[in-house]
Amino acid sequence: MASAETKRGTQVMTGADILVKSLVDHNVEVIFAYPGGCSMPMHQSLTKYGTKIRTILPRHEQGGGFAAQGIARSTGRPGVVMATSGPGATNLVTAIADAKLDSIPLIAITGQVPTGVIGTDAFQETPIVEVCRGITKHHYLVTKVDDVARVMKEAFHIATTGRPGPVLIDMPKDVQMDQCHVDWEVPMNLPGYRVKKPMAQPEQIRQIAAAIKHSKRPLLYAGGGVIGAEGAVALRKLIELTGMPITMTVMGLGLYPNDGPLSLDMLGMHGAAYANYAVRDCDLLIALGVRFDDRVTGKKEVFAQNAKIIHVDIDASEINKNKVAHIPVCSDVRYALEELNKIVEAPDDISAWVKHCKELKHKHPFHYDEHFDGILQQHAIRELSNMTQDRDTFVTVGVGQHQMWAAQFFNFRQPRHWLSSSGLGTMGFGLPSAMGVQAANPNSLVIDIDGDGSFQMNIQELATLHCEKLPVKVLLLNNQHLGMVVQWEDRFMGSNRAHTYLGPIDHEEASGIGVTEKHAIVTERYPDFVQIAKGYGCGAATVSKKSDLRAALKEMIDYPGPFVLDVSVPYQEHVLPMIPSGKSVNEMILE
Ligand SMILES: Cc1ncc(C[n+]2csc(CCOP(=O)(O)OP(=O)(O)O)c2C)c(N)n1
Repeated sequence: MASAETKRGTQVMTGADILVKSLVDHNVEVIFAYPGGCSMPMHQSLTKYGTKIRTILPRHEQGGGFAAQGIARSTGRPGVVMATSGPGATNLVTAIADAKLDSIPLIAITGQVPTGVIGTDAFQETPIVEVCRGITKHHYLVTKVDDVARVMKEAFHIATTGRPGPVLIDMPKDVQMDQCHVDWEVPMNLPGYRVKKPMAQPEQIRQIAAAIKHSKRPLLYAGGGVIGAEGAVALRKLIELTGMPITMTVMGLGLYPNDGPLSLDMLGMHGAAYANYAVRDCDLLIALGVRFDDRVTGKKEVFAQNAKIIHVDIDASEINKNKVAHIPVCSDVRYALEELNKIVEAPDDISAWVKHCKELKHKHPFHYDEHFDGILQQHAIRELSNMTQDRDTFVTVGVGQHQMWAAQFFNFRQPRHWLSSSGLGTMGFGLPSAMGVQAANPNSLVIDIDGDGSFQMNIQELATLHCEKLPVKVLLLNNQHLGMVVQWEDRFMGSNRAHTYLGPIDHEEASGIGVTEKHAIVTERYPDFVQIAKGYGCGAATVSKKSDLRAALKEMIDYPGPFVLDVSVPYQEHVLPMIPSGKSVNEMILE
């Protein structure tokens, strides 16, 4: 295939071929890659391996980066994206930063100008390793073709072990074209990276079991780290053995079914009131694969102030970072859970506590005005959830109100089926990540629940969906505004609208205070998403009447290709409950 025979009969390959063959050997089935002058040799190699790797051309490198994340988040295997040097590489930056904050295994490969001109401001030169230094788990500028095989091995190892994360490989064009004798057995050279997985000590496991046994009001607080460790089964077993209630972070949704008997759903700023009250009231908080993010804790000193805290995380730097743990355990979470399940006993009597949690849930459920005349975002999401429960359904989201409502009102039952840009909060994540999910899960229903602001940040990927026959559905909750920012304007800035309306501006009116009123009566909708979607070759429809919603959802779900359902929703609705930034559960806004 890509090899040539030398006089000595050993295998000689180009750097580009070594890189692509390494992808094949690492079982990469799909790569999202956008070509350019400095990455063309790698694209030529991709064509040679076309039967083994499906190369998908996104319509923007950021879309490719999020699509690769869609593969990683939905399968647990690393996602791979490729871009050319300069602008291609910088277009990947947001997706790399996003993967870093959510601990997603991503391999980002960039073309670079030839080694001889690096540092000369050559055409399309960007020092992308320098740009990305703080947002990667590791990064390489490969300067010799002999290094390619080793770098590829190390990159996959680093991206997928310990706390997963993005690895950048910057490949100068001459390194792609140079040839060398390949040593596929080359050892890794990572003196600063501990290969051994951290494991909880038996004594630590005994301490956790004892704390559970003696607690009166224990609460599990589980996050993305449990999903990363493939620990959902062990976590559910622990719940079965102990009867402890559980709350999840936005990254942890799906670990335990939302409709399970001990679920307290999501906690945090827009989490369930009952979850936040349970954190307030518990005497033991068992934090698993979480990082006490400020959107979860609000005012840190007050968070779980009545509880003893157990914190299990694979990353030692997370322990005691935001909140001091009484029992700190640096460990692979799944290992710790499996060891714990061997000895754990149910607490002596937590029936009163479980009853208390259930009463809180009963008293403060997620709710909305079910009698509202038009379609409310929460209603559309709940209907969609009800209509898709019998199918293997994946949900991705943009960032904003729709994201939080999806987290609140969709019933998640399995890990890796809910994809949200959580740490970085990147608008534009929903559509391309859905594209990656669909490529990796061709027989599943994949739905991007999006806002009109977020959707327009990577709307060009509708073209990729059509051309690559990826039948992603988009439930577009179109409120004509940047809804979440509008909500903050309403809550904290006297409803003064500051560039949060997405329709055409009448500048004369906009300069006066009448602008708020003007938005309220907008009847002409902009842009025409149906026409745009159809222009890209996708199916599309609008719906504005509540009585038409179910039929419209059914049309979307049943459509054989990609489809955009543009749903008219009001912009005045607020996501509640809400614990304002830096405030505590005592200041939670309920109504
Ligand atoms: C790339 C990016 N730019 C800006 C923001 C700030 N931001 C957070 S939510 C939001 C509004 C999102 O609007 P939309 O996607 O329409 O969703 P909605 O809140 O209306 O549901 C903005 C601008 C962001 N999170 N990401």
